[in-house]
Amino acid sequence: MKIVATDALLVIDPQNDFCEGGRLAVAGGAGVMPTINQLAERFKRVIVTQDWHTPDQVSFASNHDGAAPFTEIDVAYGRQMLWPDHCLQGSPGADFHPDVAPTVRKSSAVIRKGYNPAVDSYSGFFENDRRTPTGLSGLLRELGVTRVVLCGLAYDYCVRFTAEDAVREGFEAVVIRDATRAIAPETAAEAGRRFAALGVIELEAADLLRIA
Ligand code: VGL
Ligand code: ZN
Repeated sequence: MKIVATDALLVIDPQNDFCEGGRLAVAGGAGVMPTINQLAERFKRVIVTQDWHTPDQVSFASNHDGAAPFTEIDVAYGRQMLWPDHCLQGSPGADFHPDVAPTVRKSSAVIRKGYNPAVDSYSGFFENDRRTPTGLSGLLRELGVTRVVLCGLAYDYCVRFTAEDAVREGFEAVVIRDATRAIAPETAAEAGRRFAALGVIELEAADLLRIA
């Protein structure tokens, strides 16, 4: 795949809480940062998303008496997975991982999401009610972007839903498989099936870096 000026690299939630030692650690999370930096060097447009919760976030198990993290509940907009508290606004866990600093420096925008206490937000485009936009779509369109290349954390949640919404918004979407890590194998398999069904392309970083 040749990288062109109408491509944007979307770096999803490369934050301390999703890396080893964080509150919602994804196995191998920190290990993707050097690959992300290599990718970012090749793109004219780099946009980063940042999970950015308040303590009263509806998807925190701690806000539901006796509920355990990694179980689901019904909320106003449908089913919602409960999580350990993570990515609290201004906390060290919400900061970008130090190893991804070159990519964050190069980025032209940081899209924050998940700051509405009543609605979680996995996707960089829409909150989990599937209708409240973050503004990312308009930003990309105004910049003339037609294809987004996705990497970051986690493959089966925020990368998955951002890629799905990208397609829904009319962008081509490519996921760099080895520049992401998943929370769980079952949801990772589900994400892979959704990508195949929607025409989201999955590549390895080497495939992109070799030819680009
Ligand atoms: C994420 C669960 C909760 C992610 C964020 O970045 O994939 N997953 N918040
Ligand atoms: Zn979150």
